[in-house]
Amino acid sequence: MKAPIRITVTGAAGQIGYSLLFRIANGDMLGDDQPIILQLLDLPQAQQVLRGVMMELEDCAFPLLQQVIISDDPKIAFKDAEIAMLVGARPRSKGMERKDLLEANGVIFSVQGRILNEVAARHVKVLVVGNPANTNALIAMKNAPDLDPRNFSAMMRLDHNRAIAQVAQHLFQPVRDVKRMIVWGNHSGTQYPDLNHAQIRGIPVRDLLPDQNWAENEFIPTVQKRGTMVIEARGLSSAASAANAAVAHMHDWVLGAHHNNWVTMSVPSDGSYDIPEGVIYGFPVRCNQGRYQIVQNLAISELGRRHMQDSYRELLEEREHVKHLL
Ligand code: NAX
Repeated sequence: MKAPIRITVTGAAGQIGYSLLFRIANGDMLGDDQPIILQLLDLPQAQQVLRGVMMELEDCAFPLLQQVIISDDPKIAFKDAEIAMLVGARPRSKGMERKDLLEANGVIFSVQGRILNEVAARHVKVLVVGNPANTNALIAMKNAPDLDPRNFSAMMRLDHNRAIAQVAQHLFQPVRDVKRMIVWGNHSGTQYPDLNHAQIRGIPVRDLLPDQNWAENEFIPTVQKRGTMVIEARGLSSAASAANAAVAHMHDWVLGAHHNNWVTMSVPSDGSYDIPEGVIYGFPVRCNQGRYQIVQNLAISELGRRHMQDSYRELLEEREHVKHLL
């Protein structure tokens, strides 16, 4: 039997947490031969709910789940973590400006970055889900100077999955056959869902589209606005689909994405595709043996380049608001 892996989940008493924890404990993320210890963090006022979640986890009698630790102290929750899923964040309240949200969450993620730097395993892999996810990930990364920046990422996998599902439905094709999807940029309305490289059983999706305007007129806005549509319908933001995406993101990063396919991860920019260093940006990546590589040399259309630069500029604006935390 392998040694257990310590997985920290923040915001564990929240709605995404309630879907995520049971999937992780069931082995969906790291495989059915990997024992795990869950280290759950939430605010002091959420500890009672967290105790209830812990009881339910125990009551599932998951064979892989060796221990559950709950705490409101990040130093306890992040201790020796090898995987850290930063879900907890301050929600946007009524009348709150975007920059106030950036500031409130920036403070949370700078503290958590510092504590990860202090107490987590040196090879910890970090996924930020809490919004604004890309900028929060940048803040955490900058506050953890002793950790490898490449071990910090933000979640674009939900956007990636939404894009795949839209194409599969539109063309009446199985989801599993849609490969090489990309969502560039920020996890926000400026993201650029790009089907120009996508294939279905080796055939370019572009060649299968009956109407070439569908991508610009329907596909891109639908994927960009999907989160808002879920909120309008459910009265709550995406939770099970977000948890599913978080599981898939970490699964592929640790264990490798399917052969000959790529996935979207927001990772530190390195100049690829004219996105200079200094932001956390959605790129197509290949994952292998716990490492990712940005897929290179893809042809980008003029329109695509404009979308990509718009999203980059938005990330620069976000960074400007939190520069005192970096
Ligand atoms: P909930 O409000 O249900 O849960 C958030 C939890 O975080 C609460 O239990 C709260 O007490 C806790 N929390 C707040 N500050 C904390 C801190 N400093 N330390 C530890 N815990 C803290 O939100 P939920 O629906 O679970 O969403 C969580 C975050 O995910 C939100 O920021 C949301 O916007 C974001 N999302 C990101 C997505 C993505 O694709 N990147 C998609 C889904 C989701 O919208």
